[in-house]
Amino acid sequence: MTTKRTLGLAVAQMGPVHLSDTRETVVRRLVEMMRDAKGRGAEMVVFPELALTTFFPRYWMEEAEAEARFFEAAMPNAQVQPLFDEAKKLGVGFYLGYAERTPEGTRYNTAIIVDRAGAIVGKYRKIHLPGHSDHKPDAPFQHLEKKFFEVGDLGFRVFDTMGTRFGMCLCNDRRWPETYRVMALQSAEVVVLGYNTPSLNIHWNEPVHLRTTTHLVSLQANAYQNGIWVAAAAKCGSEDGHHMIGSSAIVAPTGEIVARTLTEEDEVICVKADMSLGEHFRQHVFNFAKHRRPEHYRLIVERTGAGEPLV
Ligand code: CDV
Repeated sequence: MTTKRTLGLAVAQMGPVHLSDTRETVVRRLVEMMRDAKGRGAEMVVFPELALTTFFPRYWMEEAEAEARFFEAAMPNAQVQPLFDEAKKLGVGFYLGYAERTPEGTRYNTAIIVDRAGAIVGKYRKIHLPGHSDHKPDAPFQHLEKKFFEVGDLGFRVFDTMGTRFGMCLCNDRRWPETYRVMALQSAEVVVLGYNTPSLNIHWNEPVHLRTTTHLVSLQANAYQNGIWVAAAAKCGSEDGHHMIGSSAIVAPTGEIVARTLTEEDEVICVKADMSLGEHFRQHVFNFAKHRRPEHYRLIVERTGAGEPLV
């Protein structure tokens, strides 16, 4: 028998942030959604990737210009402080994605977890950076994450806070099984993530509906195969004419979607997530200690020369 252990888990999806929108306006929207989430029983609110600005890697520009316009040199800073203050006032934790510039001048696509007292208790820097670093003048837009960000140097860690073991990742990471497995091996109970997924694929003529299908399949399969909750927040809709998918979702360890957004605007979804639900899977079908066979995965890889074993 497992004892029920619930967490009020909310996803705060954002509609578009345009180039002309200020950080102050964006933070006001985030604060508004945090209040809405609290009213619905949330203890933890998940905001999107690069939540404070438009998805700027779609624009070709010099690194110095991007840094000046879109990166945060400190977190919190004066413009974002109201969100930290509200979290403390309401007693709600949150996950937030933003563009980080370190004091040494390195740029990362970063996410933090802030606890109910308004303190940063976890940090992640995006590892799977999609896109390219060169200018593609013939493409309808750019995807310059490889130009503007370094590969994250913090690994996939798990943070024990608010009575829960949180893992976190960002956008493209959600499509990779290793992301979740590395955190599940550290006994993560919930993986929180934000994303900006353009509806159009600039590399091939991918049917638009597949962008949503592959997004949801990734969340659902990895939730089930690791016995974890997954909470994913989109920034979506049309940012200055560039459309991104919505379908923010909260997925249970059964692989089932228990909440999903209906709009492509600011919208909060919230569930009372039983953290013990995953234990059924982790104690039986996905009991890693009992049933995983890493030595055999390694043998196959070595014999076929298919590459390095990953986990
Ligand atoms: N921001 C992202 O990482 N977006 C990717 C796109 C480029 C496919 C994603 O996986 O959603």
